[in-house]
Amino acid sequence: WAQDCQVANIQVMQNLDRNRYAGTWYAVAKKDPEGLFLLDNIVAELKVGEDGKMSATARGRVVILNNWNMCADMIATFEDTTDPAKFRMRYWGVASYLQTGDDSHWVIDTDYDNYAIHYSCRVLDTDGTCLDGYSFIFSRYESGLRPEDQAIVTMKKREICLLGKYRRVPHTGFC
Ligand code: ODT
Repeated sequence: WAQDCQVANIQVMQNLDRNRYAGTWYAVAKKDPEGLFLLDNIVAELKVGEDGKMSATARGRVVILNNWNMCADMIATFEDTTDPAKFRMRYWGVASYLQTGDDSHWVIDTDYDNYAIHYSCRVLDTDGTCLDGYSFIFSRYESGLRPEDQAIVTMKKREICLLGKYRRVPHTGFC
């Protein structure tokens, strides 16, 4: 038995309902990419426009210029793909010195009301596994996940080959 860690074989949410996925999500755990950006106090607000397109804002603590703590206000637009749970996310900061980028945004699983598991692989390795990426575990509640959600999340973390790679994301009121 060998685990399939091919990015192309990762199972995402079936029939994602973006209207139910929309709204406020608190990051409760994060697997960091290289050149980590958002540290903690991360809150995302997803919207669906009248045209059906998804967009978002996010806020979180970042450190710039090596040791300056601030809250980054970020904006993103989502481009649909043929899979309803897989998007391209173009993002930028409200301030020009913040990070910009174009990442994949995959919804691995969500029950819409409590938890959501996000995944983004930035760099594929030659063997088809992910060389550099990041993942957020989101909760509808700042206080975290219920034990019954935690069990599902642990199972999904294992499926996407990231079990043990996450750190907790505290909400201290900094942002
Ligand atoms: O923190 C890192 O190191 C990687 C994350 C960089 C992307 C952050 C950009 C946020 C863009 C605005 C908002 C989007 C909300 C979406 C929800 C989740 C994934 C970031």
